[in-house]
Amino acid sequence: MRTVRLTKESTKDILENLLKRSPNNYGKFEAAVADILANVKEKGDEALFSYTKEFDKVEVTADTIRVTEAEIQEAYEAVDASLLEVIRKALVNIRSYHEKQRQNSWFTSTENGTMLGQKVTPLNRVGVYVPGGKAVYPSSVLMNIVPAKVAGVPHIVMTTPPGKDGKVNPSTLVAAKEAGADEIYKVGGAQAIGALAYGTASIPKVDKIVGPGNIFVALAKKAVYGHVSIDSIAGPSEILVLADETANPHYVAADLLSQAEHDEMASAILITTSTELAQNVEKEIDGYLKVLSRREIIEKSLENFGYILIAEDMDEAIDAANEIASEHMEIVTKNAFEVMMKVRNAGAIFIGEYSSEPLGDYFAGPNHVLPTNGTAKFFSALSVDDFIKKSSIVYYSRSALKEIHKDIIQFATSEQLTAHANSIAVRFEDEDKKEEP
Ligand code: HSO
Ligand code: ZN
Repeated sequence: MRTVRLTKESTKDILENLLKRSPNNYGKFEAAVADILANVKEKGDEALFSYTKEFDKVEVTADTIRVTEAEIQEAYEAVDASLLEVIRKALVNIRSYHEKQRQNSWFTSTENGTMLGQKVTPLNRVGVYVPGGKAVYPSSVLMNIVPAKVAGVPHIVMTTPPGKDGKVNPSTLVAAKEAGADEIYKVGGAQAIGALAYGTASIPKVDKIVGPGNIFVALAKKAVYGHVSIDSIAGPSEILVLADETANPHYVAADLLSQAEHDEMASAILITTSTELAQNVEKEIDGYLKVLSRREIIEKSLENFGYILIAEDMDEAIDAANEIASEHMEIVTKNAFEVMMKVRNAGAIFIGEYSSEPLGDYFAGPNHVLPTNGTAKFFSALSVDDFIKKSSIVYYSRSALKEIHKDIIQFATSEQLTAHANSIAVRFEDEDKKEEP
């Protein structure tokens, strides 16, 4: 963790350093991923089975690739009943938050006989990728499935790599079932993305693929983009705490560490107007490090991407925070709601000392799939919007079209598109001829 006096220069250096974490910098695996995708496209299931054997060391067949009801039941028995209760409580909050995002179709009409509108339709089939291995997060399963479900997506297909025992992690399965996954398949990596994008005999082709994954999964998603839709490519987690002298250093330190523990590439930044707070947070971090189980990961991420930045005043602090555009921002200052109104760029904003970031990771209701790596300047949290599309609706009566038909003919003629002009003109040929002098 470095303590740095905030200046335009230091902000620039920090931004440059943070961008080293961008998934755009992993081009070297592109060829391997392209190879896997081409193979899945050509050979379908056969390629899936052989990659699963090679990478996951598990034999799957057409009969075993899909998770059965019996396997799901077994997972329910393996998961702690009180954890299941918590998952259900979180689901209620996540669902009700996302229900507020639902958009309705709309139509407007005019007296001269026109009707215009926008018809909202959910995507038909969505693929949710869930990583296996060390990052098994049932909370992310909920966050990816619920908005699709609330949007009204009728077919939600999930894929996740099997463990060495050929089984899927039970808490992943339980979360998927609770959130409403319709079909679950035991396949991971770039090959799973290929299967969802192109379809195989066992796995149906989807319209959009969402969900985090390792670099192979991220590159595969990028490669199939356009053929299907994808969510944004998630980078390592980030937290930025904006605090003044009123903040509790004990809490601020704990919150910074909560994201640093995700990954060695995670980033934790404190921007403060108080040098005293800065010193106290640093001391608190040293204290916590002695007792936290993921100490090694935290130490690496703080060393590489951890900062304490001292600002002259709150406006300067906010400017820097807007430049960094963190995935998560906590505001622990006087007049925190006023500060929030000045924040332009952050994936999710947590206000006040009792809104610590993990509240949002698990429970409050907003989505925890958020823009990282400065992309909060132009991207938003995963939401119901990601799972709908809109068709425009146009209706003109004869008299409404007659009123403006000459304008369109003129416009089309100016583009030398005479067939366009004709498509309008044919409808009024007789009257227009009569009108001619
Ligand atoms: N903070 C992570 C999500 C997560 N945290 C899952 C705990 N579990 C996304 O930025
Ligand atoms: Zn987290």
